[in-house]
Amino acid sequence: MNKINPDDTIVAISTPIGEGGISIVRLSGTRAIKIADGIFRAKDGGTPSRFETYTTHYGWIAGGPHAKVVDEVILTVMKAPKSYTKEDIVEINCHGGNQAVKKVMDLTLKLGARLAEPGEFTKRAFLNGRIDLTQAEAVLDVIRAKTEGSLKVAMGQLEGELSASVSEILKDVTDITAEVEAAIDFPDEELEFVRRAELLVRVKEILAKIRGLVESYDNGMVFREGVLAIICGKPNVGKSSLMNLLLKRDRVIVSPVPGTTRDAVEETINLNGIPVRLVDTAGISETRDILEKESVKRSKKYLELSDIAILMLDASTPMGKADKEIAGIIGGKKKIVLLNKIDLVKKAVPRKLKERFKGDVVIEISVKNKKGIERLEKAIERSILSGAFNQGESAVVSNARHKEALDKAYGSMLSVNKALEESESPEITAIDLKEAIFNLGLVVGKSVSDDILDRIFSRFCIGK
Ligand SMILES: Nc1nc2c(ncn2[C@@H]2O[C@H](COP(=O)(O)OP(=O)(O)OP(=O)(O)O)[C@@H](O)[C@H]2O)c(=O)[nH]1
Ligand SMILES: [Mg+2]
Repeated sequence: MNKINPDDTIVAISTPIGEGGISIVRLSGTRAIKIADGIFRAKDGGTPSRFETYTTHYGWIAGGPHAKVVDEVILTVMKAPKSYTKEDIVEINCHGGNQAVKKVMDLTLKLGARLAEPGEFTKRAFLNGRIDLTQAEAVLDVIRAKTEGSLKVAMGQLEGELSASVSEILKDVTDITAEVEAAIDFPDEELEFVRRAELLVRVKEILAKIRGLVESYDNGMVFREGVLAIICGKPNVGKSSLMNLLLKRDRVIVSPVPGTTRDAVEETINLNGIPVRLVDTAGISETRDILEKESVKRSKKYLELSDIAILMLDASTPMGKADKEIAGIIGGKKKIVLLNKIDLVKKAVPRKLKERFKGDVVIEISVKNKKGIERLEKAIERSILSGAFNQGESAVVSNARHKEALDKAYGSMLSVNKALEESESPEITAIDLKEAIFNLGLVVGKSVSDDILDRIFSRFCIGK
């Protein structure tokens, strides 16, 4: 299925299902324009096969010259090879809703179009060589981006920053392989000392480049997928109040009665471009009834999954058994300790309390008076992003598939490095080089199997 039959013309509704201003039916393939000829009546009397590429025309869709009009539309023709898929594309802007657009699509099916599979338009763009696999995958990331930061990382990838970096490395490795293979083919010219030293320098440069990409992953992934931050603490310390404050709306119920929150509530906030999935949990205490037991179990479950734990304490009361128990559950995970209700405290917070959480960020806040919230937001951001990270200045790896392939390529290049240092035979060096080429090829989609392609594109929406 990963070979394109040029006569196989695909069609899909590319806009979300439901009511809206317009809905778009998109066709791609050699028959796209012919099919449009069969169903479109232009106001100006022209036919799609005569339209200039990238022109838009007003008219009506009908099943034939005497058939009833199905919808009033705007039709755009984009001719191969300058289109999204590099094939002829026709886009029909119908009235929004379900019925008209469905009828328009049915007519194209009658004239020989086939329903597109998820992501098939983008897959064709890849198979036809307009974009590489990292760019195809970036299309999905752009669609799913939740914050400006995620969008920036995805757009960089879509524009080919990652492709360019990986392709450059791939070219370097390929050049080296050619030289090493020459030494196999002409054994008289065994890799002599000087050439070996020169190759080693280049291999080390490649290793540094791959490492740079791999190291960008932790931050890249954060922008792409966001992080999970859990607010936990004993009942009544102000967890839900904090959740509402960070969300800037009254999402969860707040009350002076301990045990108000029963279920974990999750919402995404945008922290300087980083999507943070924030979870308010039920207060953890010595369990009283069955329901509480269940909700406490959920809180614990969330804590296990979380990337970062926000442990909230009540600064106006001494630290108790429950607080200690929760700190124990969090264990060695990254945590931020909040001393809330600082407005109720006349004296400074006892040093002992702060010492207990040595090594953690401890912040005094008052949700009531909105004190310390900026410091908290900064602390979350700092604990998520590692090191100096200049997002958008160079290629960023944000996808686990890419990271895995780059890790493997790095391993192979380490072996190449070793083989050269230990004056191994060129044959052995060449095997590792080929392995590196294979894995770098996986990233950009050169050596990727049909299975992997199917898996990648099946995550797309239909019509993209
Ligand atoms: N004085 C003061 N009161 C606060 C502060 N933050 C929250 N509260 C109050 O503390 C009480 C409990 O707040 P919640 O946000 O419901 O506490 P919770 O931790 O979600 O409680 P459970 O859901 O029962 O676990 C409410 O009456 C809040 O108004 C604060 O900074 N100062
Ligand atoms: Mg609550």
